[in-house]
Amino acid sequence: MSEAYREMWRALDMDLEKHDVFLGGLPGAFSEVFLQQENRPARMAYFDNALAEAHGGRIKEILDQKKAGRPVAGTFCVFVPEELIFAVDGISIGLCGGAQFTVPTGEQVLPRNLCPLIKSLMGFKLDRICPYFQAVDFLIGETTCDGKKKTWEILNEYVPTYVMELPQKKTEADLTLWEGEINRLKEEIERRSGQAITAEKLAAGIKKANARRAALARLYRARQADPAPISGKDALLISQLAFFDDPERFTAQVNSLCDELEERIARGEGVARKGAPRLLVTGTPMALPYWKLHHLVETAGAVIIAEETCTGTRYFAGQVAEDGLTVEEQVKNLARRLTAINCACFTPNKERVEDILRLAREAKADGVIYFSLQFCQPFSVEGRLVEKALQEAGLPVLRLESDYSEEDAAQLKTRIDAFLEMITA
Ligand code: BJ8
Repeated sequence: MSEAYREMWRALDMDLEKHDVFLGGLPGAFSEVFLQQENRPARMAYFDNALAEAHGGRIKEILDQKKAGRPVAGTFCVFVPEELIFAVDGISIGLCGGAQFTVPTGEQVLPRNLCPLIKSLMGFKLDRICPYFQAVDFLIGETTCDGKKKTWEILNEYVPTYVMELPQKKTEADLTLWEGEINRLKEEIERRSGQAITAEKLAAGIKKANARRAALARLYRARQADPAPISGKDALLISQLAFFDDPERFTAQVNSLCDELEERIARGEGVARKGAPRLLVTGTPMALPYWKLHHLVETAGAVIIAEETCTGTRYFAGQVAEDGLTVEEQVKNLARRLTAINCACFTPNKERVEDILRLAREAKADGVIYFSLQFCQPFSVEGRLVEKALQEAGLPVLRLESDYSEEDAAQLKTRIDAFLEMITA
């Protein structure tokens, strides 16, 4: 794709040399992780192509839409109500970083002992190798973990970064605060887009986001079958692409894939053998192109059947009620999503433990992997409570911490193999 798009990347002020090196490594990794899987659903072809065109066709599409007046916003958290961006016919892109390639550059302005997701996203901006970062009009950050909320101050030197104050508790007072924050974001988006957000436009935005969440929930349900009709790796790739693709087209493609998966279930056809160890993964999000854990687990013979992460169930948790008739009512409905997403940034967060137990039951998990990115304090600290609850429920649990490098792959593999041996014994 490179040659056809070089002009476009140059116009976006990208570092073409570095970008070549970055893209150069991806096809090999993608082929090894995804294309060599056996018996993949045929309709994964759309998502394979979406990834292949992530820096090409999709960017061209966004730039054409931007020229036609559509605003482009970058986000970093599933709490940011994309419905408001959709309401002004805007484009919303999730920009969390999942690549080791950009971590060293991120470390030039951020402490080394910070989570790789943050260092990677910062590196993508500083390295100028992410066309999405180059194309956005503004960013919407949020006060979740300390690392993220202080990073927005630095990022703001490069791209205008608006910050939402996300409460850290879920009381009525917190819901009121969040409602106010959503109203303030609404004003910001209206100011930037030059459009008023009416009840009609916001209703359409809510519908669009709800439809995408419903399609991902349907995919999650299909994964509960034994044998699993789709691998965890493919499901993860789909979740990661949800942050970049056109939402309506993406939703239609996920539903079409689900049709195929439901037919496979009816025929008893799967990607792994019936009875293969089934694992639930819970913890920090896995931003594109982070596939390490899933690849290690599934090449070891297990299948990942759900992720309680923000690139998993937390992404589609909490449908927004569509019964709001005024903008005020709709904003209240948007604010209520706060109670449905159980990020470790909240205290207390016992609903997350309940969610994990419920998901493990629903998906008939044989075990759980609790995964934290290195230096992620909220998820690392919360791991102890989750581990204890899982043990009390009689569910085997393996706690893993890692970064984006491949250095610990052999060590992780040994621990995963031993865990699977224990489960199957
Ligand atoms: S709702 S998980 S998307 S904040 S991994 S940057 S927490 S140090 S990403 Fe998240 Fe919203 Fe929560 Fe989800 Fe910090 Fe941890 Fe890094 Fe994290």
